[in-house]
Amino acid sequence: MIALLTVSFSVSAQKNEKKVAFKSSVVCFMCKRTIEYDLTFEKGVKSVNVDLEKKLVEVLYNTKKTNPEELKKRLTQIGYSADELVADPKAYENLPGCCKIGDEVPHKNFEELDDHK
Ligand SMILES: [Cu+2]
Repeated sequence: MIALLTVSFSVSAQKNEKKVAFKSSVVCFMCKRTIEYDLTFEKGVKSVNVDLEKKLVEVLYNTKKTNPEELKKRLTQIGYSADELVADPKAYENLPGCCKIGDEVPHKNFEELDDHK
């Protein structure tokens, strides 16, 4: 049963679509929001999901329009690391304090962030 579920999950990708996951320096809800919002508008990106627990950025993309290297580069330009690539220092500086690595101040008001939708 569990095996079946796993298989159907990976087969759901369509032609020219591929899913990648990068390890990233995401720390909080705000990071998730920033990355998902920004990457969604990247060329060739179908969908983005940031897993805060696993510190992974999962991207479903069109293999004809973009590639993992481009996506990683974009991630660093927003201020986050992507696998072996480090964040752009300037972009990182501009992140909210809560999003900087090592600063683990939890967000208490997730709901407030949703006003920007
Ligand atoms: Cu953050």
